Amino acid sequence: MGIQYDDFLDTAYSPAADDLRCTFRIVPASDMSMEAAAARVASESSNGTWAALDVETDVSRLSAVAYALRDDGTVKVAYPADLFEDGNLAQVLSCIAGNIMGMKAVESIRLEDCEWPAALAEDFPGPRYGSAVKHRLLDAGDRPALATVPKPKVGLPPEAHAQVGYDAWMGGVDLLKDDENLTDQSFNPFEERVTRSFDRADEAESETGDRKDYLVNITAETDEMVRRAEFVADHGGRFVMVDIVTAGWSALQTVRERTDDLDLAIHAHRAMHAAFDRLPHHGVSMRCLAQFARLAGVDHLHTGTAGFGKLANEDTVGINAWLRSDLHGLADVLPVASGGLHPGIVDSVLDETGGDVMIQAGGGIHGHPDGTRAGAEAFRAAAEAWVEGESPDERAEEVPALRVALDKWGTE
Ligand code: CAP
Ligand code: MG
Repeated sequence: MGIQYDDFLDTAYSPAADDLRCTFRIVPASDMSMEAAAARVASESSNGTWAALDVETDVSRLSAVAYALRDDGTVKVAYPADLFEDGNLAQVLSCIAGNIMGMKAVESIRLEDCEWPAALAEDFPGPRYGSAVKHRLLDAGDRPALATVPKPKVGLPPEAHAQVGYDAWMGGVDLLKDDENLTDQSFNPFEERVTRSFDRADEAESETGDRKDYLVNITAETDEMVRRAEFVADHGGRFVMVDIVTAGWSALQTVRERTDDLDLAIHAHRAMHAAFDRLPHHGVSMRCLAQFARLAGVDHLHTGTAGFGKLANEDTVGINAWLRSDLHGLADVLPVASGGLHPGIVDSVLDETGGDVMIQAGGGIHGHPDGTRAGAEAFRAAAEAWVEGESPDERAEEVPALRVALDKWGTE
């Protein structure tokens, strides 16, 4: 039986219910038609290769099929569910976002979107808490959960780090968060930081009566991440942060599985995502990275700031909607808006994202002229004003710290 490129293209194809359907944006190589390039993508990502094959067994039921070629340069590929190993995200990605990213048959190729069938999605755990984390582990109620990351990013010793946390908790944030490049360095050892920070969180909790917690960055080699997660749980923490792209999907899956008994929520930071998703014609979209993260089981995920702030981001609103959409019974994910936020633009971001999110500020809290506690008060006041339908300027009449922040950073 022969297998050749033409076998992987069927423009009239109607996918089976159990097929994984992926949408690719393809620019074919200069000597190649869209049809020929699409067929090669389906072939190389399932069971074909560059040479026509004669095989004795009929393997065609495992072949992917390219269909729905559109004038906008997108094409869909349907993958039969049996191509995939149960619950093995790395294996799935090696198929749908593997060799094809480097094929000479395409000038560029971007994985834009996936539609996950129940047969595949149900093999993954999904989030343990999802957006319910705001009520189950925090006292955020109907307002956005509020988090802060100490600045400078690195350099503070544990005691100073814990003091920043205390000031921010007292000013009104729910969560302290480690920055992505702070793990276990000599100037700020992990265990001392965690111990001191939770001591100060206990103080802030008893003084405010609100639950205060800490998104502890456990990112490291996988066994070490699990050990650090256990340390966090032993010290009363309910959250761990994993930098999911740099640590890797399989490491994330291990953390999800091994932290289940610890009742921990996973906060997903996404450093390095832009290496995949920043180019409009090549790579893997943030929408797809978010899908992988939800399947693997993160509870919160950074999805950008809908155009505000300091970082480029794609389609925050659409990604957030996907994170909340039905996925065969898997829990949803709480989106996190972060990156250059300050009290003056909190209302604009929340107008775009809605209030069922986490918002986070580093410089926009600690850069406040009157310090971290005033910065946190201003941030909290801006978020509460939005929930209550009041403008930042109106709320600033009652909250001097907010007035100072608005005067310093403006409202754009
Ligand atoms: C924010 C931040 C976050 C980014 C990540 C930073 O600090 O701590 O890591 O928000 O980006 O280091 O840049 P600032 P994203 O509030 O001082 O900007 O959420 O887009 O993944
Ligand atoms: Mg950071």
